[in-house]
Parts: sequence; structure tokens; C-alpha cells
Amino acid sequence: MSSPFDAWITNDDEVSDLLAQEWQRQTTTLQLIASENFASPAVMAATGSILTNKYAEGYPGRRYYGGNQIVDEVEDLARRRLTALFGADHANVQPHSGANANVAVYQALLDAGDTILAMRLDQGGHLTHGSPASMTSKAWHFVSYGVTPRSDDPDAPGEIIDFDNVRDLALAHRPKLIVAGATAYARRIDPAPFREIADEVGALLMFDSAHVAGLIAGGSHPNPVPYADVVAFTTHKTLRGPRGGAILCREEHAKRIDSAVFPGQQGGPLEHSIAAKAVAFREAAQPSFSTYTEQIVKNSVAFGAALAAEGFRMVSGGTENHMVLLDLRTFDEDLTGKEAQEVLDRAGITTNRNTIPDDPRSAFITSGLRVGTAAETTAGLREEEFARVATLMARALRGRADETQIVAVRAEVGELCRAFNPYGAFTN
Ligand code: DSN
Repeated sequence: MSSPFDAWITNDDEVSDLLAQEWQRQTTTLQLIASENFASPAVMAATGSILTNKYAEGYPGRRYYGGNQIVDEVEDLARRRLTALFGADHANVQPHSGANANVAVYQALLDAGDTILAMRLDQGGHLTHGSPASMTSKAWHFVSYGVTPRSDDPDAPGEIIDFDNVRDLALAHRPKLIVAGATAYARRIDPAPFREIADEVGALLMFDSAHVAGLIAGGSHPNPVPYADVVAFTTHKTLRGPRGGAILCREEHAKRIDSAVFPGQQGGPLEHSIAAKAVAFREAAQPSFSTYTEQIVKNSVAFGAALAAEGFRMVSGGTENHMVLLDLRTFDEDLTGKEAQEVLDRAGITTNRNTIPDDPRSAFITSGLRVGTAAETTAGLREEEFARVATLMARALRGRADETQIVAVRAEVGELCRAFNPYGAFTN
């Protein structure tokens, strides 16, 4: 099958062939990676546009290159749409990624060596929240909070953000910045208690909403903008835009945030991506986007329940966002996240292995698997189909030693993907 975007494909046979193969992969297998989505053709058209040719170091009205009259309008449009979407004072749409955005925030608000209180990677945080593997841990002093211990009480299963721990650490270490936000955490994150703790110790508050930016834009999760000094995020996850980052902040931080992104972190902005971000921000402001984000959460709840019925344990006992974090050990003590991801790949189900709180296995092996519903909700799957996907996952993993089982699941996955092609409406 060829893609409807063939017109964009180059005259380079090798690249064209790889693009066609990836088109096939994305539309004939299930995409359950919680940080991925299917951007609209309009977003992809802007990403592949003529704006890729333009150098525009600086900001609208203050560029270091000529010929930026139109680019200035593009970037201003993106900034206006973004501030309106979240009700923020100021937007910077230039970060190339979420990691760049986070580091720019630290650079803007802190001096080298200052203390930051953030969620530990193996408890659900992000590399840039001070992981020893990230440069952030070398430039700033991180203190890490985590989740409450797991409990067998079904009414209070634990593994949720431990606000007593956050407050105790904040009082003990007096951080200059507190970071809220996570990458492997299936519960709603309320910005209010973070603000209270930040105020109590005189810290600034950053909300890293990379994963949930779309859920916030759609009104399915609380908006951190009224609470946080700065909100940083990626534009390609639940927000369903092009790959990239963005920062929102209070007016008092605007100049320092802008200077930290350029020239502090980056050179020329990717104006083609900024045009695509503008397209995505407009899409996210439509009423249909709220319907979409509500469905994402409903799908996660149904998916999680069906996975639990198959014997997987949901970390924190449930989900309130676009992801389910699974502990595989209740399903099969010997099954690692790495093996599960590889088996599911063979069955046409794309996931990622993930550490879970207090995981006895390494980050490369893991006891957990993270699955998300944002992309396949875009493709049109609803609760019923996600329940079927849970069954298919369990069948593939139980029958992993038997190739005929994998082949049978792969065939059913193919059927689902034919019925729910995210770009079906655009295919000739
Ligand atoms: N935030 C990571 C993820 O959640 O997949 C990527 O950096």
C-alpha cells in the first residue's frame, strides 16, 4: 500500500522505500507507546514545508537574519494560539524537544549548583529530572521524591505521588525549584499541592506536562498554568502536534526564558516545526479535541481493567490519564519488560518496557511495560477495541513460545488496523 503523502516522498529510492516501510508499519501494527500519536496531515504538511529553508535566530521583530517578515508572523501566530489555549502570559515555541525545554527552564531560573526537587526516574520521572545519566544532574543539585509504597489494600493501592515526602524534602533542602510532572505515572497530577509546598519553602514551581499537555488542552486534566511559574512540554504526545517542545511562563520570567532558549540553548529555530505547532494548537482548541481527550481517558480505564482481568497488575491500581503502567510479574514472574516488548513487536503491538517503582530489574530489562491510548484513540479505537487489544496482548505473551500463536494474534491485529487506519480518510 502506498501512502497518501507520496507526493512528499523524495526521488531518492532508498529513503522513499524506508518511508513507505514505516508508513506500512505505523498503519498495520498497533501503536501503544504512551508518548506517541498520529499527527494530522495538516501538521505533517507544515512540518514538511518550505519554512525548513529559513534561518531565523532571534525572536519575532528581533532577528539576526533578514527575510523573516513571514516567519515572524508564523511564530507570532503559534505563540498567540498557545497562550490562548492554556491561558498563559507568555509562550516560547522554539524548543526543539521536551529535554531542551526543561534544561532551558533550569538555565533561566537557576544558577549552576542550585537545588531542584523533582521526581526520580525510576519512580516515574524523566531523565531531565536529575537522572545521573543526564547532564542536568551535573549542572544542578537534585533531590528526588517518589511514590508511596505499594499496598495490597484495593481501596488504597499506593504508588501515588507522596506529598508528605515532597514536603519533607522541600523543608529539609529548600530547593530553588520544584518540578511536578512525570513520564511513567498513570494518575492525575494535581498542581495545587505542589504550589502550596513551593510557597511554603519559597521555591519556584515548574510543571513538566509533556505527557498530559493534550489532556490539559482538552480539559480532561487540571491546567497547571494558574499554579506554576513555568509549564514546559512536548508538542507531539497527547497534544498530537509535530515533534518538539514549548514553554509557557508568567510574564516576570518571559525574558529569562526566551534568552535561555535562544541563545542559551539553541541556535536557529525550526520554523517549519513552529508552523506545525501552530496548526496543532488550533486543532487542540476545537471542541472535537475535548471529545478526543475524554475518549483517551475512557479508553485507558477500559484497557487497564481488561489487562487486570488478564492478570497484569496496574501500578497504582488504576489509571486516570492516557497510560497504563503494568507490573508483569503477576501475569508471569519470569516475563521481563524487555521480552514482553519483543514478543509484542512480533505480534504487531508496539509498546515500551519501563521500570516500575522499586523494580528489582535494570532499566534495560525491567519488570514493567508502559502502554498508552492516545495514538490508537486518534485512529478510532474505543473501549471495546481496547479490551480486545488487552486479550490479544495476553494471548501473545502466554503463547510466546509458540510461533503459531504469535502469527494468529498478528493476523487479528492486522484486521483491527485495517478497520482503524488513522490516515484512512486520506487514503485513495
Ligand atoms: N518522555 C519520554 C517518554 O515518555 O517516552 C521520552 O523522553
